[in-house]
Amino acid sequence: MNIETKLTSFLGKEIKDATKKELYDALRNYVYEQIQDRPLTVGEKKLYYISAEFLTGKQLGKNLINLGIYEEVNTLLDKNNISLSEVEALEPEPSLGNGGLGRLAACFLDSIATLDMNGDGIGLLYHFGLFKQEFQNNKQFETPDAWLKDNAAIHKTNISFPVSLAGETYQSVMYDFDVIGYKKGHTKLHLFDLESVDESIVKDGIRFDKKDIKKNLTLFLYPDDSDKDGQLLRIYQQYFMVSNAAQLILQEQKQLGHSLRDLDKYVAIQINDTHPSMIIPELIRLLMLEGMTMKEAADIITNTCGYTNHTILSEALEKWPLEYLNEVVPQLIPIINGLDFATVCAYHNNPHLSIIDKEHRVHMASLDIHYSHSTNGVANLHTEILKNQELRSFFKNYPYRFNNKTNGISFRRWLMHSNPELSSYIDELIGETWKENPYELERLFYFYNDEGVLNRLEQIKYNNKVRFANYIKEKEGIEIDPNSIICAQIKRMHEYKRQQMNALWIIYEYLKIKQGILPPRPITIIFGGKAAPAYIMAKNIIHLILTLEELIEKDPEVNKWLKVVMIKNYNVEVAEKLIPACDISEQISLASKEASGTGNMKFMLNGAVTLGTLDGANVEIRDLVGQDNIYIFGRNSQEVINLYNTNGYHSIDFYNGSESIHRSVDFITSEELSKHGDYTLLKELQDNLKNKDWFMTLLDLESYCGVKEVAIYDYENREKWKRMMLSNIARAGFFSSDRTIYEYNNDIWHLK
Ligand code: 26V
Repeated sequence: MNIETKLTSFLGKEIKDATKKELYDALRNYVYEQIQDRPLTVGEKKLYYISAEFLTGKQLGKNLINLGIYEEVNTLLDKNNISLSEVEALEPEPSLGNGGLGRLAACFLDSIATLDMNGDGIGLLYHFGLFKQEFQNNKQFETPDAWLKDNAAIHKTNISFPVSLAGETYQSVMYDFDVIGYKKGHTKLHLFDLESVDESIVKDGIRFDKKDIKKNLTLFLYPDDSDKDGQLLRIYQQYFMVSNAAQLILQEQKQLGHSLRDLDKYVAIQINDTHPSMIIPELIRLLMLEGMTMKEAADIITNTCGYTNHTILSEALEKWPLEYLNEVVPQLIPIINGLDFATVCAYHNNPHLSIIDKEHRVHMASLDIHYSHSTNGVANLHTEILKNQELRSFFKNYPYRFNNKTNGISFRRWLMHSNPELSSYIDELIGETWKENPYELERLFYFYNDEGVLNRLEQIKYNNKVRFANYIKEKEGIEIDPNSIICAQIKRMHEYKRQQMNALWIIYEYLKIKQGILPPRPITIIFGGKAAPAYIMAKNIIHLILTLEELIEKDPEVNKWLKVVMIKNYNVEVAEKLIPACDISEQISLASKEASGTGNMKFMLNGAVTLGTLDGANVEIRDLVGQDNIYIFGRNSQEVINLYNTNGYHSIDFYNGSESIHRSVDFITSEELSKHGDYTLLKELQDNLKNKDWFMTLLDLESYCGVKEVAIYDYENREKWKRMMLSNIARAGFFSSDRTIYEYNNDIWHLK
């Protein structure tokens, strides 16, 4: 039956007479049927990708693309004067992730399915996910995100396991989320939940009783852990996730008739950061219940598991007090103690290698490295820093276990879906093979001197700016000039990512405009990102940006030339609209601190030019496009590491030593700005910049302002800029997550 007939029968009326919501439901049902017709991928060995986050984004559009019917449906609706993207917009976006780590997991599932690999995801079904961000008085407020209401992407199964938490047994429920690949492949994301969770206990923003585990266990992703009850709740969540995962894995293996002694032959488990690390002692415990010794079980689990590290920030490297673990998961304590004892004996009490430290805290990453056969970083530079600095002692012991897997992104979502005009123009120029072999994008270089092609690329960028301007006008009532240069910094708010440095550039530019020194054309600076509810300094940075936004908006002298927009509740949907419209991609973290970044790759693929430090995957972007197609500034990672090691950075010296830095920092508490904001918060931020500045904002500020100015002037050299756009797109093939997953499989999982 063709799509039109099928949709009409779902609707019970003509397409032209249906509302958008009715069409959304009909399309979703249609897609669901098509997905069920596609067999699940099978194979001798199976991967389980365990992660606290899966930031999947909306499904309808992506599924239509992967089923190969997006164009057909688009044309059909178009014929009836209905816009498919407006129908897609009705789908609530799953709020199951926080940032790069969760979005990476979603791209990976897409690639695993597309490469027809036998691999499932396992995580938790958070009812309110990460909070929803709102702004009031130029400050962030958090409210629950009720994304799950009427969400039809998630299907309840009859699979359920008992999980013992603090001595009580809780019965889980497993929900499934279908993941289909491009043209082929079908796998599942399994999300565990508890029936007794009660959304009504959330009051006053996102507050709830942290002790009421029966009712709160899966309410939120990363509930506030600034007190003991919050930390215990994180442990409850993590164990609930891995206990279910372990039981599911062993049950599936038993059903297949495999001996658990052969687990490593049939199963690969990837531990995404340390949130799922308790899967190691849990599986060892379960194998011991099956009659194995601890040594036997530990050897099997070591050969089964791989661990991915996503950060070197110490606050994110989890260390749980043994006493807390003993409260929640007493059944794991003998195993953890046993594993620690074994490493203490084997490594002569070397404190760098111990699992439990002198303060009786369990280092989850240490557990992972000792008891898995692979530890990987997520970009070359990050892996080198792990090997030579952060995890040096481990690397000396297990050199062969360390490897790099540079992150990647799904081109289905981040080009085909987000930028349909560019995507089909590329098809026109070089055919469609790039969709399965992304390195084919290099063939765009044939057109390096083709004026017609370069102009068309410029036109597509402009069209995407108009599209974005319309979107943001409708969503937030904000006007953006599509003829301005659009610079974007979209990512979680964190001091190491240095949104505050961008804000200081805004002040610097504002003061120049006030003096009559104008930029060659108007500039729009767009921010998007949430701050962790308890992270005061990140919230202060949001406050500074929103206050600057208001000041500039209300100043007719400046607002013709400069516009600042902090987008509310930044998520995958916003990213998909903004990235194709961006000219300058701001990747300005302090060198050595951003493990990889994946936004940087999305911008590049969509023809934005990077303005960044030599951090994370920016280094690999530079190597691919060459010095002439990227704007690099600031100290490199070795210089930064040396400064930390020698205590050699004092921000006050930079403040005192430069007139322009001094002026910009002082402006934060000026009367002009304070009129629009909260003096106390601005002062706190200013003091931090002058006296602490742990992530060295002032160190790179002058270099940043200088190079940003070069980029802004280069933009006027349109011939040069268009070629830079083309070079960035053409060299982005390496960053396909299909390449990344291919490498994980070849080096770690060995599925086939
Ligand atoms: C840590 C914490 C710590 C405290 C509160 C909540 C919270 C939530 C998540 C995490 C883990 C952060 C790890 C992470 O997201 N890393 C990012 O991973 C990306 C994918 O590999 C990578 O591109 C980014 O550079 C890296 O920051």
